[in-house]
Amino acid sequence: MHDEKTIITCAITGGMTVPAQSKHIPITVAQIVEEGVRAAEAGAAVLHVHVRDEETGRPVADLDLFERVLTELRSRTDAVLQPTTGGGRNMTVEERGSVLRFRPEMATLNAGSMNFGLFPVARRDLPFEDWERDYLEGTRDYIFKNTFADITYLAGLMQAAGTRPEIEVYDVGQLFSLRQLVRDGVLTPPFNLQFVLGVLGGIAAEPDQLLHLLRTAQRMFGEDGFTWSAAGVGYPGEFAMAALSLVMGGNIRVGLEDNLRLRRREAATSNADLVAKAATLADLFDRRPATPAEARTALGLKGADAVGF
Ligand code: KMH
Ligand code: ZN
Repeated sequence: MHDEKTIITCAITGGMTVPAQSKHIPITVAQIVEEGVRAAEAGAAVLHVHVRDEETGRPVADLDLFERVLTELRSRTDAVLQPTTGGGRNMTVEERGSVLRFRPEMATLNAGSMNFGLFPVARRDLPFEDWERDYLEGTRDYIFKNTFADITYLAGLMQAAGTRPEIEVYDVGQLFSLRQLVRDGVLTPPFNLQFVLGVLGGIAAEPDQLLHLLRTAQRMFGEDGFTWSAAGVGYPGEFAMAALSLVMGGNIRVGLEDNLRLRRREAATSNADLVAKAATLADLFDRRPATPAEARTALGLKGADAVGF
């Protein structure tokens, strides 16, 4: 029987959506912080953080914004704060990695390059600003770049910062890339995997795909070689993957970064709504949200006092 605790990560705002898609997407520092605090109160032990231009809502890698969000969140919650190194479109790997100067406990590390298709969203009848339509349409000819050199570079920054990577895995082939990075000493098990399913260009958010990812990782790294979590993108993918992960003993990620709907025909009005639904789902499977302290132990983190913000 697996551990009753499940680590709920809340992905607060992300870099995949544009504000026209939902008025509930947090944009300003104050909104991102408030949403994070409420998500932690609802049961999230880890907060995954992106930042956006406060005027336009465009995803950015602005260090001042990151510093304000991380500093204010730290003063209001003991949840683990996990900034992205994935960023958003058109950010260089140096820009993406610059957030590590804050020496967070954890940060994302994306395990491979891929197409990252957001363009179908541009077909929706929404009041897009010009930049929003360009941002979405431009993903027809966009590669989310994470070469072996990029991964090695970012992993080196994390090593120096005492930051544990959460390795984002979007397709099963990326697990074979990880195996090479382990052989080369770039990454060392046990590590933390986040299976991300449902990105157009990555593996689909379907049960057999999650099982394939998990079984492949287990064969490759051993059951004790990694902790794992599942993040489904879109609806119903987010909660389908959460449900299967809960049954399989995994951790889960929910949040407006990945999914804007609470139910088939009901928009999510906050991250806390999504976290509360995840916590209810956990309870149905005899699981409960891990506390931040339990998450730090399970994920091998250095503690909030060792961060640089
Ligand atoms: N946007 C998610 C699909 C990252 O920020 O580094 C993946 C993600 C990765 O959150
Ligand atoms: Zn992200």
